[in-house]
Amino acid sequence: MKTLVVLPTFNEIANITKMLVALRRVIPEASILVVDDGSPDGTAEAAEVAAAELGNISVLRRQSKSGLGSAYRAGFSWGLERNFDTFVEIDCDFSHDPEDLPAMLSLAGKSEVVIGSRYVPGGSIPSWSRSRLLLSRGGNKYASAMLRLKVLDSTAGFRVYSKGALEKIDYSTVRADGYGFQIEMTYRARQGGASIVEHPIAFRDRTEGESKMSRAIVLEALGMVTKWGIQRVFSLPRRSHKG
Ligand SMILES: Nc1nc2c(ncn2[C@@H]2O[C@H](COP(=O)(O)OP(=O)(O)O)[C@@H](O)[C@H]2O)c(=O)[nH]1
Ligand SMILES: [Mg+2]
Repeated sequence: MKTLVVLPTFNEIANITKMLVALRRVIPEASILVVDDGSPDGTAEAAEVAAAELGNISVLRRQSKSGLGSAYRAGFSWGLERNFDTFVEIDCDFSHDPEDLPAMLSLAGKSEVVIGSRYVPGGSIPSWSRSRLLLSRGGNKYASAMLRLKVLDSTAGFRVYSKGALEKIDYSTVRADGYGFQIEMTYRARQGGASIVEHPIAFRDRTEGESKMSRAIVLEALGMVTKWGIQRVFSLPRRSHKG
């Protein structure tokens, strides 16, 4: 397995060095690509310093903030051009614990998509309020029902994809951002027949830096799920006609 961790960053100066050190310690054989969108706080520069010290880390510096989905698409393309066959998605804020990665990478040998899931038995979000949990769980249930995802945590951003899964997904044409990006990737993986497994994780709120997710990103995801769900329902008879 030739593994690339794709680490998108925007203003993660308080986390970037710690995260790179943690990733190197937990999965020493993996290469890391930081995809930074011109963070004004010096995240890319700090990543370059850590890269010189730790080795096997590259920094893709983009000019302006273009969204999480765009950062992952650029990272996947970068890795496929360099013959990586396994791709990790992880936030830079320690919401996703790098310590979960050895288990997730071992599952990646058997399954084309591994999702670090808060909603399978054993998964948890210790610090969320009831209302926030209800919103996230409700959103996930809605997406799963509308799109027949058979995935309990389709908005999760902690994942491992095989090269084959990215090909089936045709990731470069995925357009959504944020949560919508994760749902669209899951939907396409299902439609493409990729195998998907959920691995329980404990999701922790970030303690340093600020979240970049916005109400607009939540609404984008909601609108897309509704649109695709309706399209899916109406295209069912056509598909069954073809046989
Ligand atoms: N390159 C890049 N990274 C981003 C962008 N938006 C968010 N990120 C990074 O993507 C990860 C997830 O974003 P975060 O703000 O933690 O979202 P949340 O976990 O939903 O609150 C973090 O590592 C962010 O620094 C963006 O526009 N470009
Ligand atoms: Mg986060």
